[in-house]
Amino acid sequence: MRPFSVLFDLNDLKSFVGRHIVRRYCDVKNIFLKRDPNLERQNPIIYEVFEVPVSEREGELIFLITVVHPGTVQGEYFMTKGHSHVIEDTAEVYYGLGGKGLILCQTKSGDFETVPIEKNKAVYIPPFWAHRSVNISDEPLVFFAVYPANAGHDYVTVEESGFQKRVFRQNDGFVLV
Ligand code: M6P
Ligand code: ZN
Repeated sequence: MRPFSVLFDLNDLKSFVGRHIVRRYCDVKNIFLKRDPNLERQNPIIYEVFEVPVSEREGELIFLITVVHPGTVQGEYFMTKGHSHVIEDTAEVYYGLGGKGLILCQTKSGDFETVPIEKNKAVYIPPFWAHRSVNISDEPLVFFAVYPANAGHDYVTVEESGFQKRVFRQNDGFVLV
C-alpha cells in the first residue's frame, strides 16, 4: 500500500469515496426491545458507516466515520448492532466529532461499563470488550474510529447474549435499564 489521505467532510459525507454501510430500521429492528409500526413503514436510517477500504491484513488499520442518527424506538435510543472482535485481543479507539452518546462495553465474563462520547472526547475500548454505540442526543452522533484491520466483527455473541443494559429516553435525559 502507498500512503494516502481521504476527505471526511462532515457537511457533505455524500461526497465520501469508500465503503458506505447503511443500516435501516428493518435491518436492525431485532436489537431493540420493542417494535414501532411507524418506523416499520418509514424504515429510516438508524446508523451509517463511512469506511476507508484497507486490506484486512494484520498490521494494517481500518478507519471510518460512524453516524448514529437521533431518535428512539418506543423510547429506546437509536444504537448500533454492537459486536466483539473475532480476534478478541484487539482494541479500538473512537474520537467524537458531534452529538452525544454512550458506548456500552462488556466482557464475556460479565463486566459492564458505559463510556460517554461527545465532540472532542476520545474513547478507548480495550481488547476483549464488546461495544455498542448509543445516540442520546437530538442530533447525529458522529465519531471517528480506528482498529486493527484483521480484528473482524463478531455479531453472533452479542445477538445471543445482548448487552446487559439498554438506554431509554427519560424526561430530559436518559436512563439505563
Ligand atoms: C464503529 C466501529 C465499526 C462498526 C460501527 C458500527 O464505528 O466499531 O467497526 O462497524 O461502529 O457498529 P456495528 O458494526 O456494531 O454495527
Ligand atoms: Zn469494534
